[in-house]
Amino acid sequence: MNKDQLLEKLWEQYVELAPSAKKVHQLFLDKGETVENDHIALRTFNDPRVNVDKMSEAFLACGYEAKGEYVFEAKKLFAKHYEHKTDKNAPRIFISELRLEQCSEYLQEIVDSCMAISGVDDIDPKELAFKGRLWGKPSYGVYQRLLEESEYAAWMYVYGFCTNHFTVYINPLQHFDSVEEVNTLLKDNGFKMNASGGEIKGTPEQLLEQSSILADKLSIEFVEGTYEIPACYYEFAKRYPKADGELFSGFVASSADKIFESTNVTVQSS
Ligand code: OOG
Ligand code: NI
Repeated sequence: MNKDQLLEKLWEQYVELAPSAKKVHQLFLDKGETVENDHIALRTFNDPRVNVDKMSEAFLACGYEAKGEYVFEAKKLFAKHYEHKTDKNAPRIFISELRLEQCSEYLQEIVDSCMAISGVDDIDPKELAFKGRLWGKPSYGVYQRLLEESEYAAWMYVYGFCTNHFTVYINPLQHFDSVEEVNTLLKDNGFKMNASGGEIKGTPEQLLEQSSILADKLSIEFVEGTYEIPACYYEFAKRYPKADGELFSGFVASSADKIFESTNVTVQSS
């Protein structure tokens, strides 16, 4: 699979988990825009069989290289971002992992049992992002208990290995100059914004401004019955030039910390 095929396949899978993203994407097309992606983001556990390095293999194989590293102490997360070596318009890839050894014994046991039945040893790591939940029907009781400790863990338990979000790159848009203008379009069309830490995360001084809509809720079949669970969301990003004139290409941890909350069960919205 080349890079474009990989990204296209990830997009096809992602819009099933984020129907709003497809609608917003179409909204931009209707306005005459061509939509470029600033980055796409994936989540995983730091189990060596599925960690960030394993998840990155699909991208390394089609021309990406590792760039920045980020730590989120309170959420017990670590992340790396990747950029394409030659295609400067290719989206960045942001992959995060939950640091299991920092989590409760209960959480570690649940993840261990999921991993044990995942059949991951027989999966090519390059295929992992397409596999989704590899541990059968989830338990709502377990989900709720994980939620108390880590929204991220609870989300992984339900959705497994997939793309968490794509991100519209605002800079090349013809009719929108700011995150604020994009947010207005989204709200005017009935989409709910993640307002945790403010609707716009980051500042021009930090060289990156971001916003996101709340994750779509999907009906998930649990052992105990069907419940609506936040799935995937769409993000919007505007980049600013550094002192050398080049656009800032990294991520801002304090902003990312709030962007993660777009999949929270309860999150401030606007
Ligand atoms: C990733 C959240 C961080 C960004 O652009 O800062 C992020 C996630 O929700 O998995 O995507
Ligand atoms: Ni993002």
